[in-house]
Amino acid sequence: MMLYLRLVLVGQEKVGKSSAANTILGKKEFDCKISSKPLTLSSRKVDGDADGRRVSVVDTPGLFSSRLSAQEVKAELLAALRLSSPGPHAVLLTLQLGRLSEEEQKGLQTLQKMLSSNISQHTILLFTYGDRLDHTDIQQFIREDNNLQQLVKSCNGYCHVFNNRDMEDRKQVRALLDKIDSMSEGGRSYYQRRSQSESVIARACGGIHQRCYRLIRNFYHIIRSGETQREWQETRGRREDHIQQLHANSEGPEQIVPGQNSSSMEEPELSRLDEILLTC
Ligand SMILES: Nc1nc2c(ncn2[C@@H]2O[C@H](COP(=O)(O)OP(=O)(O)OP(=O)(O)O)[C@@H](O)[C@H]2O)c(=O)[nH]1
Ligand SMILES: [Mg+2]
Repeated sequence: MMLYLRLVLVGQEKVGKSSAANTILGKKEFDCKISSKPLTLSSRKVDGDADGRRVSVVDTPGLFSSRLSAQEVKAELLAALRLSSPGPHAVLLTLQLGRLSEEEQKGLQTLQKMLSSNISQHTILLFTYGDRLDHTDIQQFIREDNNLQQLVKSCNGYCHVFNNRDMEDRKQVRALLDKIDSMSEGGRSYYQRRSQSESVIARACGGIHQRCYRLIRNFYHIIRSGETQREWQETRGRREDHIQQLHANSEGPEQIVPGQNSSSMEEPELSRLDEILLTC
């Protein structure tokens, strides 16, 4: 059964957030007429149908608004989260193709600061002005821009292009929903805002986990190398007997390199330990 998807559009002023929300819904629900002033100043939700799928779409004001203070923008983002609770399943960080200002590059960081750092795991970069792409492939476009590459990487590679001039093109909406389904495991996983203390704990746990991993790995090396030396000493007598026997048979001494026999025993166990520790 396909689950209901809750989406929030965020981004700078005038990048095409409201137009993209209309494209998803297949009708003009949000104001997006040409204007020199920002049009969307508060978060608003519209429920609808996107290519046969039930969705709710929340439009928001620009992240670096020329009309609202940072506090007001944050309040509107929090309102958008409430409107799409539980969720959203996807945050669509909207960018205008061919325009990546410093502020736009910081869009994801701004969201992380205003909300919480785990938002990037639920964010898809949505490029508008797909009509400008002509026949250039979006991946090629991204490859040519290091900042863009970084941004896409921070969103686990999730990005999509919309041509809002062609609202009739439902294939672009279907393809976006497929990506949202993949990211949200068919709507089962969604963004949950972590409080500041939860974010601090999550970061600290990450650090503790890494330190424990290094500590255990070092202990393991010490224990293994200790064992190897002991085993080497214990088997010394047997090796000397063996060499003498070879001499007696006149076949020349076999070359024995210390530690060589232990490496084959050490490596598979070490990689198994890595496997176990990494899944902890
Ligand atoms: N050619 C082209 N124009 C677009 C596209 N998407 C949006 N526009 C135009 O860009 C302008 C801004 O679009 P909006 O959807 O209002 O942008 P917004 O981000 O919601 O703007 P604010 O709410 O004012 O911050 C409008 O004139 C749109 O027609 C697109 O894909 N192609
Ligand atoms: Mg708008």
